Amino acid sequence: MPKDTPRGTSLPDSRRTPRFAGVNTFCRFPMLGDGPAAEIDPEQLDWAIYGIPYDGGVTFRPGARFGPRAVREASQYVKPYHLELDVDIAATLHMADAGDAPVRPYSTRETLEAAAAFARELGNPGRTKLLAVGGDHSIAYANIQATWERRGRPEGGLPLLHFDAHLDTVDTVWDEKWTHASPFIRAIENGLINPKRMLSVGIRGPLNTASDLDYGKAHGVRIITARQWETGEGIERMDDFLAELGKDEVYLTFDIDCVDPAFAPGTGTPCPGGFTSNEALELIRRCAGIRLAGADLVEVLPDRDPSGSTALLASHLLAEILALDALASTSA
Ligand SMILES: [Mn+2]
Repeated sequence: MPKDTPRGTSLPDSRRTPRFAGVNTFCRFPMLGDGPAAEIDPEQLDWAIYGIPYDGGVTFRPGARFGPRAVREASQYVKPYHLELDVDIAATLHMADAGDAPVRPYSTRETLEAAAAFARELGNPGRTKLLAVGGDHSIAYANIQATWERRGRPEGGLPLLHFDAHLDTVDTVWDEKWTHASPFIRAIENGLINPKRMLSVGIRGPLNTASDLDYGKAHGVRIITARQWETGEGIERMDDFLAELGKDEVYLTFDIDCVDPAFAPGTGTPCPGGFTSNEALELIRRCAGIRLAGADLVEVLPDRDPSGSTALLASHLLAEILALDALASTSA
């Protein structure tokens, strides 16, 4: 591969190659690796987008293992130029679909190890950032671990921006420490995430007990509930958090269940209320100016998504997340 590849990813021209033809990749990005569509220089890659088709960590309805396929399919209509941020992600970033991480369907722990080992090697470890598509939220741990290692093992852990209906800091469920209710308590315990630089946005009840809030309170995790967002008191606190980040890289994790099931029914632990599709897009746009270390988007469950609206929203959220990085790289 030539070292002087022009900046950005070249997408198939949709005026020549229809969006509904060919093999699905995330947002029609080229495939990383040895396949017939491989045309990307791994050394130049800015983002590797890959699936982790695993849902053995769920505490309620399974099916998110089919999420990566559904999001790939829905993402064929994602276009690269961002109207509001005035940035073209394909012209700015080298991006590729890196396929799916290996999974061990009967073991969350083994899946996380296998997925992290896969992610650790993708593209150019010193340059390429990782965007994982789940899968249930347990998979975030693997992508966070690989990201933390590849971004130079920042001491004290990465800051975390977390969009979710749920806290995901439960210690154990059914005596199991590795579930989709626990990725952030494990990431904090293992020094991958700094709880004092963690914000969870979109939290809503009911909870199992009031003590579900204790871990976050004791460790300095900030939360903005869906209700606080609705009344407007959350906006200033989110802006404060973003301003505090300064130039430090932050990991972004987006659980699609932070969106109201009226807009995103295809998820395994739905909670009434929450963001509209438009608010979800605006939440990401509000983060313009931050520097990303990596990201994930999780909990899309196609079997409960009869119109495909959940996967469609998820696919556009991927582009919104990448647009943040495109913006940061053009203003660097
Ligand atoms: Mn979650």
